[in-house]
Formats: sequence, C-alpha cells, structure tokens
Amino acid sequence: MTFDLSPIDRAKFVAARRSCNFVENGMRIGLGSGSTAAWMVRCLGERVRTEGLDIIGVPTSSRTADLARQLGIRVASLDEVKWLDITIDGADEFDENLNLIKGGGGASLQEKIVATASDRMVVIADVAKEVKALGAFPLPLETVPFGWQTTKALVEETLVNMDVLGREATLRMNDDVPFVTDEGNYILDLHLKRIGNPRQLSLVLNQIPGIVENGLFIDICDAVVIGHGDGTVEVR
Ligand code: ABF
Repeated sequence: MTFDLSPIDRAKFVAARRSCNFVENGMRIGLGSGSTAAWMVRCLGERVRTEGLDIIGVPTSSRTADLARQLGIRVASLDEVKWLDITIDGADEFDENLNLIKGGGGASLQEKIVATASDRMVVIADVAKEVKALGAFPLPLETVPFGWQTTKALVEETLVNMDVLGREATLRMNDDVPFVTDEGNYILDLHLKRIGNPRQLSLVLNQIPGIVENGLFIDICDAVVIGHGDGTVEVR
C-alpha cells in the first residue's frame, strides 16, 4: 500500500500497519472503531486477500463491521467467539500509565466490553494523542435516555465534589437531534480540562443511576503503538 498521505494520516497508517504484526493465523481479533482502527482493518483485509490470513474479527461498531465484511474478513459477534486473543483499537487520549479516554466516536461501550474480553489490548494512535494528564478531550458518558436531564444534573453535582477542573456536561448532538449509540443510548460529554484521579472518577461516575459506562479505560490497555508524521513508529 503506498499513499501520498498527510502527516497525521501517515502517523495513523504506520501505527495501524505495525499493530498488524501482533496478528497471527487462527486469532480472534477485537476490531476497534475510528479512523486509525479503520487503517488497521484495511491492513488485515490486505493480509486476508494476499496471504489468506485466517482470523475471526469481532467489530466494536456497526461501521467497523461493514468495513471488515467489505474486505473479506470473517466477522462474528462477541457472544459467538466468547473470548479474544487481542483487541486493536484507537484512542482519543493516552497517558504514561496507558490509561485512556475513548469514545469520541460514540462506540466506547462496545469497545470497552470487547477490550475487556481480550487477552491483550493494543492501542494504535498518532503521537498527538499522548497527554501528561487525561481530560483535555471531553470524557464521553454513555447515558440511558430515560431521565437524562436528571442524570446530567447528578453528574454535574458529582463533578463539583471531585478533583476535576471542569464541571460542564453537554448532550452530544447529531445535527439537531441527540446522538444515539448502537445500543440506543445518549452520550454526555464532560468538559473536565484535567482529570487528577481517573481511576477514582471512573468508579464514581458509574455509580450514578442512568450512567451505563464512561470512556475512561483504566488498566485495560497493554501496549500502545505510536505513529509519527515522519512515518516512524514506536511501541510502549
Ligand atoms: C475509537 O476511535 C474511539 O474510542 C476513539 O474515540 C476514536 C479515535 O479515533 P481516531 O482513531 O479517528 O482518532 O477508538
């Protein structure tokens, strides 16, 4: 595959291509969502086409499922496969402890379920995703539509009492209607600026009635493959 890519797309592509080295015949693979993961799915599709790579892919979103099928990758549901050898997925932010913020694309609930049901989780990302502290990227909260405004008020009240700098939660919109996830839920985006204790925040948020899951991935990621605009890659 040769492309005249922009530096950011080259960074994503080389990280995605390097992550495919972790994939071997017979593996069950969690296939992530987002543009970096889409490069990974394309690279795996190329290996299926050219070397007959024999894998089963479990997609984390309907868009990933469509792309994988178009490329001839065998697709199954998580319940059919039960457990995965590896999940490869993107992220919106990662810190030095490999804790993540994910969910910018609205699929973090399925992504977290699939990543947790895997022996290994590898994140692929351009270097701009690396942060000293999580939180500059709005933290997605998957929220049941029923009573969401009450849930939002409870979330904001909780944030006031925690070591976060921001307090505002906004309902994610899709043009002029609420964005709806593959599971039929809403998303509240938390504009926190900086999260001092992501582990504690993740636990507290998920105790609030109406919150299904949050986009903090704590102790789930095993390695990150970082792509740079000059085409170099590093694995941590
Ligand atoms: C998915 O893709 C999401 O969890 C994350 O928000 C997003 C990253 O997108 P991209 O790779 O396009 O930056 O993994």
